[in-house]
Amino acid sequence: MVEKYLVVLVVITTLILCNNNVCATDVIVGDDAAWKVPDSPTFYSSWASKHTFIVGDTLVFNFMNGSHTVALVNKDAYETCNTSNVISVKTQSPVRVPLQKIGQLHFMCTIDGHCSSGLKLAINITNESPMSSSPPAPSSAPSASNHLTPFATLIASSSLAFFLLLVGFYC
Ligand SMILES: [Cu+2]
Repeated sequence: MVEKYLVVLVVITTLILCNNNVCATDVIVGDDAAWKVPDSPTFYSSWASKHTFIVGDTLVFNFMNGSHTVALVNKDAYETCNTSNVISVKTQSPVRVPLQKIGQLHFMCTIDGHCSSGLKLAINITNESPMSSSPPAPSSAPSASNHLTPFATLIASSSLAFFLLLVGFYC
């Protein structure tokens, strides 16, 4: 009985913490490939399609300083690789971009020829759990709980073992 109560308490506490983005994750752009001219021009679009970008996460671009840049651009500039119309450019790796709201973001390298070779990234930021495939609904309901359930379960199960030990000790 006591254990059940404690588990519920731990789960609730974890979910509250996670709602405040304590559990937000860093998403490394390109994973091991990082941010460089890819072998395939579609590399970053296929990378993006395999990842979920959630409000509160942080996008991290790792690259060799001087070899590449990370420019935030609009959709048109992204599609045409127009380097003369950028919103902002960062030149020092790592570039960290907090994902603050639902929507699309477009990035590209401003070094000549790199964008047209595929060094550009478009992402779709949602408020959804990775398990859900439906598009985001504009809702104020907290949805971080689904996102973090496995984590909460892990905490709860390890905490249960700990509390059982404690209960055993005091009894
Ligand atoms: Cu580049």
